[in-house]
Amino acid sequence: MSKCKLHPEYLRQKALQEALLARKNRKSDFYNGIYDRWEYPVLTREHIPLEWRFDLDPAANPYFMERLGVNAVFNAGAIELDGKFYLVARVEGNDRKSFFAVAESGSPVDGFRFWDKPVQLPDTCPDETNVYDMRLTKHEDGWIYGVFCSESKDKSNPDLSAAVAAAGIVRTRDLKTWERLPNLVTLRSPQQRNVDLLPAFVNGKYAFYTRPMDDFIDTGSSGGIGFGLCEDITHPVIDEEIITSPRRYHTITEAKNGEGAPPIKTEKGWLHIAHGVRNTAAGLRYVVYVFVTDLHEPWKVIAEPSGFLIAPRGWERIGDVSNVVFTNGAIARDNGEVYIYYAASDTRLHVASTTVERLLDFAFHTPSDPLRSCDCVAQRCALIDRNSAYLASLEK
Ligand code: M1P
Repeated sequence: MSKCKLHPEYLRQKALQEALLARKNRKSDFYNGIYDRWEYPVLTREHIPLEWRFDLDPAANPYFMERLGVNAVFNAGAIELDGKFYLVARVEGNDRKSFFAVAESGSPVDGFRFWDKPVQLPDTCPDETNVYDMRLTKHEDGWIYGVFCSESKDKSNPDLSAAVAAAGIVRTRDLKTWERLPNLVTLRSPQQRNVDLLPAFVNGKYAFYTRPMDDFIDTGSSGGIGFGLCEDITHPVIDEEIITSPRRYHTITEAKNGEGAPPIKTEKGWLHIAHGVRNTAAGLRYVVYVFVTDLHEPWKVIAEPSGFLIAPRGWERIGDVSNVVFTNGAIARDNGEVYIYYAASDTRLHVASTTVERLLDFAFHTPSDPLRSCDCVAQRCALIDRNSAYLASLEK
């Protein structure tokens, strides 16, 4: 390849991108004892290959203009396969359409490089306008499933913005060849988003965490994160959903909540890393929270520590949809390490690292939300009293 046939700006941008991709990540100064936040995002729009954005032929693109810009790279499904780390990111073009793209690294915290091309999903839904937020589940049936939001225009509603959200399902063995299955049908809920597939069968059936919604944005009468069983994943129908992690007044889940990364199996139960939303004068605020469900009856919550696990901080607060942290992917390694990939403000993807042991300690030993200020003060005073007694005991 003759370098002089390439635009000088291409060579400059390529060198800048290589430096970005080679940059080592490091733990930030943030401390809470529960997880570490890493300083640099693992994926941003700047990670997108130049070949996806620019026409490299100077005859066709003398100004070396971005022809197909990328606006944001965020909410990613995550999986470890044969010691390599993969993120199936939501990539949003300047045209507001999202698609999926696989990025790979030998490290869970840096060095992610996109494969040569984005994922080309089988085009089986002619009305589907947008796809996003894929959750990856390594299921005990041997497949890797991707469950994502499939969005279409609501043709029954004259409002131009009216849309319908459904759970799309694909499966793969290698993240390269994807088989599209029919969208999930939930007989009692008109819309679905933030749907996760549990990695294990429950009573011989596929088990989904759902998020029943009356409307595209508002969950309406929905009580929170649901759970339902489906007999046949190739014709996925759930007739009954029961609410697992309910929304509650004046908590981090008051406006809505939704399942995040597929649940992690631990000796104490299924560990869920979900999101909760509340409304503020500045708009919706999204945080990430934790709960644990019973191993054998995974619709039953057995621990739900009060408050959030991750809330937007510093520059995480700023982006296209500000004041949002959102996760749909985490990797739990055989050695107990957990990497939580969380997006900031629908703009870029960050990572936090912890262990199953720490998350379980957090889940089971953080007091639950007493739901009233007065009781919260009592809870805090009890902690202060215990500490005073402990400190006094050291002086004896
Ligand atoms: O903009 C914040 C998030 O909004 C949606 O989440 P939910 O369905 O809970 O409102 C999703 O579209 C998500 O992609 C987005 O990050």
